[in-house]
Amino acid sequence: MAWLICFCVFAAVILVSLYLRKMTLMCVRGLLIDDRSPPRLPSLPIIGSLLSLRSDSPPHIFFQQLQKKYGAIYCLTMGSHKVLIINSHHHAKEVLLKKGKIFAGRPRTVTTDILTRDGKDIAFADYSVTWRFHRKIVHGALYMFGEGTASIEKIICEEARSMCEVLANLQSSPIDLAPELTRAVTNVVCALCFNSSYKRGDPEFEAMLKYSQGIVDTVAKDSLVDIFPWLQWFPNEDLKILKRCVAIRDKLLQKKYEEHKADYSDNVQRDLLDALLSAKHSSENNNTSTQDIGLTDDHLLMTVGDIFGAGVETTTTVLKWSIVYLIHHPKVQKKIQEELDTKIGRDRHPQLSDRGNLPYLEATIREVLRIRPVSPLLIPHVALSDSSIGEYAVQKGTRVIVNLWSLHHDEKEWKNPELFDPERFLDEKGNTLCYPSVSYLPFGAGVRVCLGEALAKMELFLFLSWILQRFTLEVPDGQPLPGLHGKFGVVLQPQRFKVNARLRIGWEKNLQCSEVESG
Ligand code: STR
Repeated sequence: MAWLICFCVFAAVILVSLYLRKMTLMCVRGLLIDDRSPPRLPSLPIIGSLLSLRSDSPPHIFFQQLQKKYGAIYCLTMGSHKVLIINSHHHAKEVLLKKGKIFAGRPRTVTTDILTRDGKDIAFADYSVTWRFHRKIVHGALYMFGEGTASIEKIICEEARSMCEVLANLQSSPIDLAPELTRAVTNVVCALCFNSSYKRGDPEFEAMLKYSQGIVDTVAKDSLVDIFPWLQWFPNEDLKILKRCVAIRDKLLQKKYEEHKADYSDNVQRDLLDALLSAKHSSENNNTSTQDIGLTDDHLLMTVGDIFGAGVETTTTVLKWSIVYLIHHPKVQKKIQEELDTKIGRDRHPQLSDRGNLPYLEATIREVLRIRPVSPLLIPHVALSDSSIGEYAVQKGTRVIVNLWSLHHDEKEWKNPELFDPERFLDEKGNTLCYPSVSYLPFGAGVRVCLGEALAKMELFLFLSWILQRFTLEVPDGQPLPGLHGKFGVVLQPQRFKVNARLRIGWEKNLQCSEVESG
């Protein structure tokens, strides 16, 4: 009996001490975690921080303003997801570059899943072997058919020529430049992806314009349905539009895919789609399961859809913003034209080899990309394992939003960040390009950096130099200047506006001579 009592007391002591030890450990860990958690917005069960996120400002500006109260890095809850908002370049570079692989994940959301057949693309797909493989192929193909070839310059110049011809024919009537710019940019991407182009008024092109805008208006803009996925089971107008637009896009992509499959040859690679088909064939010949590596028809289609959509929407948006700012700042426009007149003149058209000679134009492009970044919140990242940012612990699965807008408008980094001033990217003499701050990432950085950066820069340079060599862009009489706020979405687009593209003196005759193929 005595030994039984002894045993019970002994067991009780052990249990109590184990319990106490566990409690102490939990408290210490709790304290540690709390200490190392960034400031947090108030949050309620189920709805998370929704009540604190009500604002008339668009998200990038509201997140920038919240810094005053919470500091440069803070966290909030969206539905059931913990989200970190990063507003400084130190933290942004830690996420994108230093710990790029850890933060290379992507969240799955209702709208991007509809767009990408559950993440079978590149931009919105989570980090995986398949994703890495796709990115590598596309990277190679973009180089092979774009940045790395002289033919892409010819294609861009041909589109610029055709656009200038249309503008010249529409003299002195106010026009919305958006469809013309989009057609020119689309044709460059079309050449790259499908080795084809669109004529003006082509019904397929008109359909593309519509579906692309529908997608931009409804996808990945942190709408309620992406925060609370159960809302998708209730009537939702935006989701209806998105599904309709995606169906039209898919039909178009499928048609291009079938055409390519029909006349595919292992010996000739004409474009990005051929490059993807060739990778698919070689993995099939090597007996690698295309299912395993992810080269299914769905993956190929979604990847091409991504490159096509990204290629069109981003460059067109920057061109539109450039025109908005040039209309607001006629002096900047005049300076670019003077630079073009002295360095190129009227007897030949601008070409890529002129890039180093036109620093003021390059500085203007950099300033447009700073003041109105295409994607002010980038695409959200996800921590693939427990990690840290600055002094704060970050748990696996946390979503991380890099607020590029805050980086590009940081008063500690940029003098008068709200001011449009291309000269900030030039040295004191105004001859040499420079970066006055490191708080500048218009194309993102690291593992997920924009694949089309080099192509976009070529297009921006050539299209803008061709237009400004020949035309002066002005706001039509009696019309207000275009708005500068833009419409927030997966890309930050300017509102619609009209311009007069007035032929510059001396160009009435010269237009013909600029149309010869080489300069
Ligand atoms: C535009 C509309 C479309 O038809 C297809 C796509 C898919 C790729 C998206 C693109 C969109 C908008 C711009 C994105 C791009 C991937 C990378 C790019 C989001 C929705 C940026 O990060 C700016």
